[in-house]
Amino acid sequence: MAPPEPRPIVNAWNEWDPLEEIVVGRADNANFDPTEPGYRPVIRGTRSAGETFPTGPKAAETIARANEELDNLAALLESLDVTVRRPDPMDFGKPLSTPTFDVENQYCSVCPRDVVITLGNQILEATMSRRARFFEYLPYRRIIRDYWNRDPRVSWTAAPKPSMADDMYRTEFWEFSLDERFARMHDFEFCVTQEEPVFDAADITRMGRHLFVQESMTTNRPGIAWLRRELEPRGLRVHTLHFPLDFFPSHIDCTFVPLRPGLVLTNPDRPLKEEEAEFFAKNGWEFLDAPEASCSNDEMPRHCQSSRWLSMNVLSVSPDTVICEEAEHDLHRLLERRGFNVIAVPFRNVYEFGGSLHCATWDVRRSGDCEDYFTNLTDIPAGD
Ligand code: DAV
Repeated sequence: MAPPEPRPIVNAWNEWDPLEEIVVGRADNANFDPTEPGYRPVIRGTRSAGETFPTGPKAAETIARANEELDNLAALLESLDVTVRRPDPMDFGKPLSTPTFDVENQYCSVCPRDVVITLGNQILEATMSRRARFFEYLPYRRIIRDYWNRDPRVSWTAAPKPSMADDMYRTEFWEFSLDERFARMHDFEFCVTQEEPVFDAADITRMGRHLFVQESMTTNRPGIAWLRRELEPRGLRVHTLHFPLDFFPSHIDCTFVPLRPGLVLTNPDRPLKEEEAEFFAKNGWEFLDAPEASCSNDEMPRHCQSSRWLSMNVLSVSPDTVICEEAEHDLHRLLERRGFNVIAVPFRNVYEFGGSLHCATWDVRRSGDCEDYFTNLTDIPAGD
């Protein structure tokens, strides 16, 4: 009998199979996120009179502190026999002037998760949703080409780039009061219109044959329709998820984080829409609410635009080992009680660069095949 074919060098079907190869972001040349129609960064906590969100390059010291934690994560993963690759440097201070938009500077390469995703043997580059992140695929292109050259089974797809012109955005979104947001919570209309397909890769979570994509500030309905039309002929199923109480949703990995077959770490502030939750229950999946984060939103780093729920932005290295931020003791205890080994690493200094351990990585290869974990009920009733 012929020996089985080795797996493609790009192979990841879910968020938890044993990890073999990963890309870890880097903070070099990072800039502050500029204000643009799709984004309004704010300073956290107390502000002095007239203080505005900084622009331009981040301080060398801030970058060095983040890089230390990113390098430490890379070294930890290597010690676990995981192959680690790092993005190429890029000058994020460069302003962009394109036929459809201008922006004063770009952002950083700390969060590959937002930009690119592995779906089986396919590398898929997202459209992205913000101007400052339009070219963020570039620091990963050398790595992608290397995989593509080394293995003819690797498929490489870039989603169509949106215009990011003024009329792609609904700027009135930023003016709504919290009461108005509550009243509109089932409209799922955020800062991007429904004209052009738009998605960030981090709005997708993978559970074998079934992918779940949240409608958000960074992913619209045409974006999800594009994913469905692209991926369903390849045998995958694409479902839309909604978290009606998240008024500023962006990226699913602080809200709904699968840990192993049958178990999702969920956000107690952001319950999943009922019919959608039923789909998981009917298929025997359990939701495990994350404990309160170790700090409040106001105690998060001043320039960090993510919520305190970065606490649950964990990276699985296998179905029983999870890397967590070191200060999240309640989460460590909860996961340990559920039979997980927890590896704790410092990562706070990375937060203001857009995310924690899941955001700052892109898993390229995990052992394991495409499984179907949703065999009792295959469609979300009245959903997509
Ligand atoms: O809950 O603030 C942040 C995700 C960043 N990539 C949140 C989501």
